[in-house]
Amino acid sequence: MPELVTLGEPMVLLLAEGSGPLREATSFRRFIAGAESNVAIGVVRLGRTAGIVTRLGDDEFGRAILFRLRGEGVDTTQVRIDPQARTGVYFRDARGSGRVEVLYYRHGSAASRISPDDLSPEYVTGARVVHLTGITPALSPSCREATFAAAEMARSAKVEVTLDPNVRLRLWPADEARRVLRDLAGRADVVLAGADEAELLTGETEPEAAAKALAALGPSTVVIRLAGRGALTLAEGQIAQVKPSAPAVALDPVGAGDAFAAGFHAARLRGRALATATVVGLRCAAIAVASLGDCEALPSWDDLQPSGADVRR
Ligand code: KDG
Repeated sequence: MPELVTLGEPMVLLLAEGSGPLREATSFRRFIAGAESNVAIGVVRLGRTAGIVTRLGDDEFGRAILFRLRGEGVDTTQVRIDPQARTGVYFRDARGSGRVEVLYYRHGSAASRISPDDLSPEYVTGARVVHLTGITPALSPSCREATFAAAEMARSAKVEVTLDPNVRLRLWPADEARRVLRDLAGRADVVLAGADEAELLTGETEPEAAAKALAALGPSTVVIRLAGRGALTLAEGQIAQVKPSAPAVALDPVGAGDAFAAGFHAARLRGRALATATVVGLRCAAIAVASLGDCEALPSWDDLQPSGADVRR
């Protein structure tokens, strides 16, 4: 069984070439994206094992994703081909920084039909970490049920549950996102959130107060990414600051949180402490944003250069 199991929707990404607004884009490059598959790919590249529970359409984009996941070494035994629906697609521009325009074509997609029936108890409880995101419960009622069912299955077997809120306000209203994700955070052991997401979930504008408010929901560990200023960790009541990784040119900031999560998990699966895992996560995020696409630049363990702490030993 893979060490990390995740649940969500991989998609084909059509990334606009050039730097203008999406409405003016006339040519696109095709990538594979999706927060959860990004994390699974990242963990495998870093030398650990990961698998994804999902559904893909019986179409060429579904095959592109399946072959890519297999090629990366992600466990695809729990990927179901659903002939009733298509693989999700999304478009976005590539402006490098600032607001990124996203256009989803995923309503009614194969992955939006994921349900608790897609979860094998042996698979979920055989993992060391179950990584959930706030995207999957936003996709459909059955996806939401499956997300909560995965959290409960893992918890009942004392498998660590991690939540990255990954708030996507194009998928659901802020009030609903807040309510559902607070509930999910209460069922997680670890929450890995961006500062803006932590604020949305707690109403606290200061990361330290937001971390405490998130921990009050239940998780024993909270990590807040501070967008270029490192991260803040909270565990056993202790707050710590982790310095940012060496600055990188942010060519494509989308996927930074997934790269962080992949590095964090891979380091923890190697037995690293919270502070080192956070350094590794920040390093992976800095590397990932320097290339176009969500997961193309995700590093191997050997690619990680010492940055403040020697993360490789
Ligand atoms: O974290 C990166 C994701 O946002 C991207 O890959 C697409 O999964 C995606 C989503 O739902 O926005």
